[in-house]
Amino acid sequence: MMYPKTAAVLGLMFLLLLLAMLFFYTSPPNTRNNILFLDRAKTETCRTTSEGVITNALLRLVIPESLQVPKPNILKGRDDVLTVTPWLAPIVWEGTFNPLLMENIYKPKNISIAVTVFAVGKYIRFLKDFLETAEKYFFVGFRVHVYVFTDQPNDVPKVKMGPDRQLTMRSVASSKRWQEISARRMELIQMLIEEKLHGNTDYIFCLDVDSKFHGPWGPESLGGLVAVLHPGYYRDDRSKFPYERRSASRAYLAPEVGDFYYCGGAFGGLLQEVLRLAQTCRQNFEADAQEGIEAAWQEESHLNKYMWVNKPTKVLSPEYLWQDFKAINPEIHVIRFSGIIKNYEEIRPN
Ligand code: UD2
Repeated sequence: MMYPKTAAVLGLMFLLLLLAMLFFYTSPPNTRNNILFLDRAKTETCRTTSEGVITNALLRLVIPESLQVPKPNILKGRDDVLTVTPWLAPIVWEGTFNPLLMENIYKPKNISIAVTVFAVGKYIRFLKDFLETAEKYFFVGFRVHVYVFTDQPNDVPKVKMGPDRQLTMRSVASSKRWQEISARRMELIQMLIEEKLHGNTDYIFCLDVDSKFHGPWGPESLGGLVAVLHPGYYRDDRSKFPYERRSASRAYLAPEVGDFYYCGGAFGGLLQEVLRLAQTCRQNFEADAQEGIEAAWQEESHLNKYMWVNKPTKVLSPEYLWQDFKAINPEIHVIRFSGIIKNYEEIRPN
């Protein structure tokens, strides 16, 4: 027989247990993620957790104590361009960062970077230069895994890759419409992240193939959600941006909104952030398609809508995606990546 006092204590304990369980299962997902975050942080790994929470090791900006770099001058810097957005995200231009410092912060983290590039139909001819110049300039000395999506796996050029760098091919169907090839990238990026990269990759960049690297592109470009200013519109007023202007589309942006016009040809960030972007753009693109509407610049329009609402945490200047046919403006001190001149009529399937 149980004493009434013991029964009361046991009853109280049971009630407390019930309350704790109720709190755990009814609390918002973020609170639960934080609990996981604290657990994972103890292991000091450098990955994002499966829930997309960044571990402390990725966030800390640690340098070797003896590293010698010039002192930053608080009164002097780039004064010809905007270097920070109104929501306090850095805008990366040559002269706004110290490459040696960035290397020393990010190399010890042993981060892994995935790159997606699509070479479908005649665009396969651009792949060799893209890959060869990436070897020379893109995250040299880091762990880089390039994923080539193509309908011609046998024609993917063999390019000698540095240590810790590798290439994987993924087969995709060809299409009779270039718009479809370009827009389907969001769906395929989403699938790649979910099926292959989840849990083993930190950052991802999604790049156009008809482009070449001409200068260093490194850890200064890393961020949660990274967008690149489109070289064709960065000096323009928002009224000139080629946003989707039909309110029937989910990519619609009204004339009185918009920060910048961003490229569809280069974007990236932490894996979970890019997954969210790709999922959203894909869903909106497909929902539009069901209603018979295709945004003015396909996935680029949806990306611009996404970035208006979900502000990028880092913005890359047009140094990170220039266009070979454009005269170089004085504020462009280095070209890191640039679209080659192509004959659209000849190269596209439609
Ligand atoms: C812009 C964007 C592009 C995309 C497009 C709108 C830049 C520099 N470019 O470029 O990213 O947002 O507008 O749809 O921001 N592709 C093939 N085979 C094809 C057609 C396209 O593989 O037959 C792939 C390829 O990786 C190419 C990309 O899709 O780089 C974009 O196509 P594009 O270069 O023809 O698009 P473009 O120049 O209009």
